[in-house]
Amino acid sequence: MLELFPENNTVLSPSIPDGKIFYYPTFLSKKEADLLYAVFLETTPWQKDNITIYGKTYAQPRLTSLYGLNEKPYSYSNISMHPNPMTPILKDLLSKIENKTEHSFNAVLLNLYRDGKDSNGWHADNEKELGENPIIASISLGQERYFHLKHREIKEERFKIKLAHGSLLLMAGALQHHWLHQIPKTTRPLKQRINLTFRNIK
Ligand SMILES: O=C(O)CCC(=O)C(=O)O
Ligand SMILES: [Mn+2]
Repeated sequence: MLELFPENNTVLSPSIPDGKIFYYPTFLSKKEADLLYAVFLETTPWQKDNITIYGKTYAQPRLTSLYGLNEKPYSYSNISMHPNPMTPILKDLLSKIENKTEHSFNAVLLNLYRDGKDSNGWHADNEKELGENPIIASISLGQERYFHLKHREIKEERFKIKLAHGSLLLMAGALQHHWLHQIPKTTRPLKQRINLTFRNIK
């Protein structure tokens, strides 16, 4: 599979059909990223949820937690999550992202991938309450993991990006209509990774 940004040193928007993706590998300094990783790892009320897909219930292969600026619940894969109030440290990160992206967000979903067996299966962030063309800002902390993208209709359009500690990935345009994304499992011995996806829930 073709790797986008293999050197992990480019701020670019590759031209992919039917959607937009931007990657800022050094959005956070190493010092900021180290601090946020330690704080989120220790202070987040990590939840282990069951999800229901096509009528079957599974334990989600990672831990999650939702924070919001308001109390609107957020539902996906038959889970309804109630947000914790956003902490000052999350609000700081939110405004840093809003300054960079010139978009606003009101909720953030945290994922903790404990090792290579934890994953996030093929999906699109296309819940109704995210609106027509959702803009999702994704921060990665800790262990680098591959993020895979595949076009729903054009089989040859598949990419992967290694998401660096402290990086920002922005998904926009019609991406969630035409592409699926995943964090695949791997048998390599991996350390923990935290991902935060900032979203705007209408
Ligand atoms: O962990 C990641 O980088 C992606 C997370 C994701 O796609 C999601 O939470 O919807
Ligand atoms: Mn997603």
